[in-house]
Amino acid sequence: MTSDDEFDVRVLPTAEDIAYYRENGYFVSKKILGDDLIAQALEGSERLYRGEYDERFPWSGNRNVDPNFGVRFTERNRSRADGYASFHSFGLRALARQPVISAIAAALTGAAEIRYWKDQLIYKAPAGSPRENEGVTGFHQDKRYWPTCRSDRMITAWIPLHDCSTENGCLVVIKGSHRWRNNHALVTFGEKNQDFIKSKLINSEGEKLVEVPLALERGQVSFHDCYTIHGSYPNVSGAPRRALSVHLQDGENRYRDLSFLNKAKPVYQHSHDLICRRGENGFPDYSDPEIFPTLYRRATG
Ligand SMILES: O=C(O)CCC(=O)C(=O)O
Ligand SMILES: [Fe+2]
Repeated sequence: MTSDDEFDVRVLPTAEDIAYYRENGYFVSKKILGDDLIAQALEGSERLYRGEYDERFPWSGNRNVDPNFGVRFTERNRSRADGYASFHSFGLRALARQPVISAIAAALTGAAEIRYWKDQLIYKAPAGSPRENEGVTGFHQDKRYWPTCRSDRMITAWIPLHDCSTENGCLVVIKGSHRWRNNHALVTFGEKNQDFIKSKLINSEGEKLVEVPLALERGQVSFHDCYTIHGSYPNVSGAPRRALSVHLQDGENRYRDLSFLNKAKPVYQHSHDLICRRGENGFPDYSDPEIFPTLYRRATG
């Protein structure tokens, strides 16, 4: 276990693990992250919640890009998801960019290169009066939020900042759902009614919905395919549940121009499209090293 560039290659997924991921759409790692690294990330998150930033990135304060920037978090009974957290906190950045995480992502997806795509710092407040469904994450597919990404091999690393179980609302994946590609409505992170999503919105292509709660100990990381349907239930533990969700793209991912869908205004624009550099074709460049650093490259020769 380590918190720097070196890691024990025995933590990398085996051929069986990779086959499992490809079949089921998720993978749970061994303990791969050290306690100090996670403690520093937790401390970094507390600082952000107080409105204290280790670093501003050039677009901090642009409400279209980073609406939560500098907004102090005073209501501990409210849940919150903060984008660009790893740009603002050194502790969270170290966690998001851990080489062992991107090496595992590369092995699972088979990608020769892994680039950072985005991250989200998630605070799930304890459920209770007045909101029994406080902090529920509606079942969704991450890829539905990124239609301008051409790649179908994107992957999310979900990093808990402490032990997680069903009691505090751990992540729940639906086994094999990455193969169900006709789920265009699943931009439902914010939907609190899981039964509605499951009965009315998910097209399981005739297969049974098998929910798998991913109980993790601190130091473990779970990985899910960008099409795997996942979400989480209320946190009834009495203490907040915290996690950093790191979304990764493979080196082949490119911008997809969707403007033909509506000539009058952009049909869809990711906040990244406002800040990353443009390629020669004038479109957002998803390999801009300032926003999308390369975290893993397969050794050649
Ligand atoms: O932590 C959660 O409840 C949701 C996380 C999530 O949607 C993700 O990691 O992609
Ligand atoms: Fe997600």
